Amino acid sequence: MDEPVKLLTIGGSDSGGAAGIQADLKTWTVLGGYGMSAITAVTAQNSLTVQDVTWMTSQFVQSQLDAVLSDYGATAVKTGFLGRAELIIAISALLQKYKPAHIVIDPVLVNHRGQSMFPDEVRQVYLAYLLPLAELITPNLVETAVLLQTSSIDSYANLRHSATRLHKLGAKNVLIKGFRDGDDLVDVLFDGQTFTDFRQPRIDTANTHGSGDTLSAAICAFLAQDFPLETAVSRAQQFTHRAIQQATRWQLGGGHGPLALF
Ligand code: PXL
Repeated sequence: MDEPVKLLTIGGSDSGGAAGIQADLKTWTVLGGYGMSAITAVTAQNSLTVQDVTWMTSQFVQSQLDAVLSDYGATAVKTGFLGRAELIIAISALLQKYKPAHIVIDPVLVNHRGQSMFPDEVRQVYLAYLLPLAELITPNLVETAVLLQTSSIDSYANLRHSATRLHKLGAKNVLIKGFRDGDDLVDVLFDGQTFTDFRQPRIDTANTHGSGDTLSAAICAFLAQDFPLETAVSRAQQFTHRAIQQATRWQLGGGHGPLALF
């Protein structure tokens, strides 16, 4: 058997198994990668709500990162639920120490109702410490507005302008997700010069819990497998779309259910 690519997720645990590191690790297993995790927080959560959160100390997050990166190493790293300034600063230092070939930043900043979850300090350290390290940042529309402190993104022109601003702030590539265009959802990639649209028909389902995590984890896996960025995004979008499609009839919990990662 060929050796798998080595992938590391830095993010939160979702006890419900839909989002966070659980979504990342399932995605990577399906895509043939070897998944590792450094946990920033443990959430008590189900399809309806996040009931409780316990944060790891930055010392302990550093220990996890040092343990895996000093031995296994990772070709690609994805960050998700960070949410504490001191954690972000510690993670940034270790990414600079170990220099993985690919860094994908999924800036988990809002809950599924679109409300900002963290204090403004977190936004500031994201911009100062993580964006400059990112090969790719993958905010949705609301996260983009939070990062840039703008009102909601209501036009395609506004989205493009926001992508250029995030690029200027240091992210090499920017993928803004989830623009609604008629019956389609469009994700827009900006590489500093060119905009590329990735379009899929919108699926009418409540089972999308963890879809953002799955998309960014899949991009991370395809980058580690040496696909060019555009191909990685396109394949990841198709993978995520199929995972949503396959779960449309599921009723695993009473609320927003997971994707079918098979
Ligand atoms: O889907 C974003 C996300 C990431 N990480 C954790 C989460 C969520 C959303 O529920 O709980 C731990």
